[in-house]
Amino acid sequence: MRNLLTYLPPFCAFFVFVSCGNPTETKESTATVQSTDSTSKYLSEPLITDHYTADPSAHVFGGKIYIYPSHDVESDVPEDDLGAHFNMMDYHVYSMDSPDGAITDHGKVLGAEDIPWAKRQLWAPDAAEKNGTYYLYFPAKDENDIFKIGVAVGDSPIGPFTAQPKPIKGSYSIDPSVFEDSDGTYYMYFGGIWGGQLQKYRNNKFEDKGSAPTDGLPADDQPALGPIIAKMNDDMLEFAETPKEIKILDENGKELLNGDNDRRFFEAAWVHKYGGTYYLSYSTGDTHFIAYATSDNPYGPFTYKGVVLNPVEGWTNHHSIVEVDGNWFIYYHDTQLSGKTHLRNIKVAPMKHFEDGSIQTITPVK
Ligand code: FUB
Repeated sequence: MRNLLTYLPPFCAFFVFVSCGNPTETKESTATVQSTDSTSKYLSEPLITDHYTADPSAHVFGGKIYIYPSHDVESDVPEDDLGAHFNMMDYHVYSMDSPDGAITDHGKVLGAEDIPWAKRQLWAPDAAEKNGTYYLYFPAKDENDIFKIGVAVGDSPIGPFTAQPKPIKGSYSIDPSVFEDSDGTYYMYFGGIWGGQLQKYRNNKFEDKGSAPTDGLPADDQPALGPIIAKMNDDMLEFAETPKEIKILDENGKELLNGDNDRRFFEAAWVHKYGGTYYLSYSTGDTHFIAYATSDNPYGPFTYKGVVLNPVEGWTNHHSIVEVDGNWFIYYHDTQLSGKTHLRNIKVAPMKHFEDGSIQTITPVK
């Protein structure tokens, strides 16, 4: 594996965000990005330093990069294995003209109080654009503490967004990401185990098997649960089909097993297309890798290929992959600023595809 440094010179890889606006204000504020001390042990520096951000979903809309992250907050909810301490209540949107440029905080664009069905825990969102309308997709717990996925609509990538009165019919679990295929079809990928509740479902039906994070998971020698895919309706507000589970296979064509914690799916599914191949990347959760698998079909099956991003500081690892002017970047997070697992900060680093279709493994701490 070539070292990441071989790719860095054309890209000013190390950034630091100097200041930005009060997160409670909705007015825009722009920060300056500066090169940082080369003795830093981190591959990249936090993009936002005056509040906590995580799970960054980055897209290029109209030639500009927009980032849709979670907004982490301090909470009096005790930490547990179901992620109760990830008690987020709103979303901000950010933009950058380039990955090494200034970042603008466009302020709060949606809060739990604006979502009729959502009670708490606004986790990792994503956004999509279609025909000049923008859709913000987000998971939240309803009044029964069940995660559903909602959508809010806006005329601009920076909102404001108006939430639909109900969650997307047939949606469940967490971490929606919406991929636009080359033919203009949009697909949502979603799901996450443990606190993300995916293990409570089989064939889209809720079957609660207990409250421990692993209750409902297959036995270790059985196929692992995969992320879920559904084609989006023309209106982008509902699924156009019954959601289906995606299979992830090993090098011998066998499904990855539940006990294969280093490689099996946990949460944070993201799909990008490169050279006609679909790349599904995802977090392995308790082993903290961002892994990737490839397919010639958006529905899979996908074949496991390796690791995009080695573990970051902090328990969670969650990313997005975006092409900007012909170069590829990974947005991710760690806990550099706080040292606390639920108070994260987003970052960006270059990412490289090799000619054989593999992706260079990035190590976020030197
Ligand atoms: O931010 C809350 C949850 O943590 C996300 O939904 C997961 O992917 C993990 O990053």
